[in-house]
Amino acid sequence: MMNANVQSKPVSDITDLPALGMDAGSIIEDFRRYFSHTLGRDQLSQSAYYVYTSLSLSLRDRLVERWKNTKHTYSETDCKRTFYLSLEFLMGRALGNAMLNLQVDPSTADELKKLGLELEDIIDQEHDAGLGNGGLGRLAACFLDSCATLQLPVKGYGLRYEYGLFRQKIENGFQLEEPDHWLRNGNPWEIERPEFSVRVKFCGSVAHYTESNGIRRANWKNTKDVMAVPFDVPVPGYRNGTVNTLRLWKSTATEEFDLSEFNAGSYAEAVAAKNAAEHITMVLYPNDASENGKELRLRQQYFLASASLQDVLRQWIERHGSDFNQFADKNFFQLNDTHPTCAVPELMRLLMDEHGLSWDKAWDITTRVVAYTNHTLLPEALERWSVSMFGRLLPRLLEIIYEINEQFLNQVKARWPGDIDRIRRMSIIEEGHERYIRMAYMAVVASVSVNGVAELHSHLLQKHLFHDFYELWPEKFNNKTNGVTARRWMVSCNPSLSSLITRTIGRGWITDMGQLQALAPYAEDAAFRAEWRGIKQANKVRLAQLVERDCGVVFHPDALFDVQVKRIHEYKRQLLNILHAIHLYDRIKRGDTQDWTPRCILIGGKAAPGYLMAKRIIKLVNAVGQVINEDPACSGLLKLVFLPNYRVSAMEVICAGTDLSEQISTAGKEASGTGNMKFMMNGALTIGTLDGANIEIREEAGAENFFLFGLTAEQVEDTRGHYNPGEIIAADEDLRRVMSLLQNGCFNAFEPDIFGSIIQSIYSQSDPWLTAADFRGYVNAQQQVAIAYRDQERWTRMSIINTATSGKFSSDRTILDYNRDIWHLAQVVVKPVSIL
Ligand code: 26Q
Repeated sequence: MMNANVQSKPVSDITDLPALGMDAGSIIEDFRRYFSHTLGRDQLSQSAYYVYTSLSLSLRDRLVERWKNTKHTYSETDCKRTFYLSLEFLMGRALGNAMLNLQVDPSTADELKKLGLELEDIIDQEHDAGLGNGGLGRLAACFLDSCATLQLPVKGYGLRYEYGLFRQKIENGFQLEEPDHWLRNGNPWEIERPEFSVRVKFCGSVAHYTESNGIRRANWKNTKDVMAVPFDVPVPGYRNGTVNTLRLWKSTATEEFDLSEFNAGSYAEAVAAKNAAEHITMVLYPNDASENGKELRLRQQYFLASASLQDVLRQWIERHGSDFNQFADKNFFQLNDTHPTCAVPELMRLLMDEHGLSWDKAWDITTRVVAYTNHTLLPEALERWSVSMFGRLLPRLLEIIYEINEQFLNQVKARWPGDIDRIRRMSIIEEGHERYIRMAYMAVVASVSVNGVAELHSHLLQKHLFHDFYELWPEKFNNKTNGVTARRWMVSCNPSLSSLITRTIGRGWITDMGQLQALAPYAEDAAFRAEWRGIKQANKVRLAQLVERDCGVVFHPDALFDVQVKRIHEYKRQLLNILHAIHLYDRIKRGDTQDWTPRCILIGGKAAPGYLMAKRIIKLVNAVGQVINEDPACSGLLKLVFLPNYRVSAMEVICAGTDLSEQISTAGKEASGTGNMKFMMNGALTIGTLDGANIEIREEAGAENFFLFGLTAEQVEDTRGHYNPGEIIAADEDLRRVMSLLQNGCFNAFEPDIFGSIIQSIYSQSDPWLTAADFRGYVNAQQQVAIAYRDQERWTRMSIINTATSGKFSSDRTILDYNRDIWHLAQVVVKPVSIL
């Protein structure tokens, strides 16, 4: 452990420095010093990455000033704080965001130009911080942005994976995964804080003893410990002097490895053990729904929970000593899905075993400071850990979980005497041949609040997954519809649209998106529409360049840009999109092209490496795309591409250049969706089912500005048991023709049978995603889209209304809702750097 030699005699504060200049000159001067002296480079042109690093360091210095102020202010005011615990933070790039939020002088770009450097190119050097799979991880990143902007004292806790989500390559139409070693060239945005390392225990056994005062105590001993070293990442608010913290833990071996074990003769074994410790934060699990039960994943989850809680408790004790009476008034933990739920028994353990509190006192605190957000209803995504594995890895936690369960089940028995089946259903421990811990149930039992992420989703949680719990504790359950940050998803990724909006209605919308409503009247202003259309056109050119670079296919910007980007999953129904593309291809081949609307379809997203059906869907997109794009008959009418390696920085280009947003999941399956919101605010129209936040998007935009189709969630449920896709296909000539093209090998002439499993799934009476059932409605809605797009004035009106009504989907609104109903934090204003 680093034991800093703390200066004991009072000296002048060595960090008391004059404020750094925010003018272009000062920033460029520092940039050049970093490049030349700190990094020791000389030829600008040959080291684009060092240019990026130097500019980042120059800006980081400016962030650090505000960061320190923020920390001091939080500490001085002793404010209540929330800790957002998440296994994923999908931050994307930081440089552009830092420049925007710091309000860097726009002439900085001109100064760089004088040095022969393009700011855009520098920004493009940055590797995405891809420490997340998809929606859940990106939501955490948007939330941090909103908390800093709203001046709420919220700190993110996560893991510093050496490898983020894999890089996706496409070879012969198939997905290949490559490791994402994002830290290889260093990361200028993190600051290591070894002085705050903590020790995390694994394995070993528990001894119980009675103290002289008669109190029972537990001693978790003979453990294999791992060190958690924090790396802090600054999270700047929008031009407000607040810089919050994202603290990411890296696992390393303890010093014992270096000393005792190495010298005990078992050198090789000791090195191996050291490796095992470092494995914990090596890689992000690339699944966005399932793959349960992997021991390393449980190690990651406990590692995050334990390190973060120890960190919070250390800071508490530094200030308040071991008096925990006010702890629950000053601290709050939001669990991002069940992944960090080990925090529940771990907080109990730390309070009892390390700090001497009684069970009752510890439970009282725990149940006042924890809340749980659910992000999915899919049964395969519900986390369960086998009791035997859990007990081997975390024996003390297992004891605590059993005790929590026993006390909880006593409550259930008191409320419903004799209802044995209910006990079995609600138990945190699932009994059977093998026993399992149901993490979601533990989260519900301990939480003061349980929320879903869109109205429909929260409703379905109460009706199905947590119905028994809802009967017991209706007051715990609530909805918090997701949102996304307008700073990244409008201002920074769509500067021309943003400046048109600001010129028209002022700049207040950037931190108060409700003000976008003031745009609505301009939908009737022809000159404004022309400007709006011109900007969309330019953004489409930019997207077309990305497509040409990464897919080798030319998109004509006059065509309708029809986009579906998200993780590949059967419930999201990329397959339905492909069936429609095949149907359009079929129409072209039949010569049914009167009043045709040229269309460019883009599909992108990663498949979990073990999810074979999802990978086969990617292959199908590529196969169908190849046939369409190479057929001269389709020229000028239809294109279809699969965009490889979809990620945050790609979405920044995509959402600005999209006309039509595909949100076509089977109703009741997509908890919320957040891509749908990014598209909407950038003026895309949605074609979608009544699922997740689509319902609320349609409510806000108005039914006339949304292309709706498909079964409702209720109808989906009612269809179970009597679904007959064979009949539907036989009765629908268009679908029959599409299926024939698929079955006749039209898209896999040289690879027979590769799409057999996909074809089968469409024909299956137990197809959970009801693809055939929604085909007709989808094709009809797409026809309405094509008609609407041909009337560009009408389309533009609808586009403007979508942006104007997207205010609800700001993550600022979401966070204000969390804070009002759950966290109850006071806003903390941080003094600007210049007047300190
Ligand atoms: C579970 C066990 C083992 C390994 C990994 C996982 C795992 C990892 C990530 C399970 C689920 C996830 C991510 C889920 C997710 O991203 N859900 C999405 O959350 C968004 C934000 O709330 C919603 O908008 C989406 O609808 C939802 O699918």
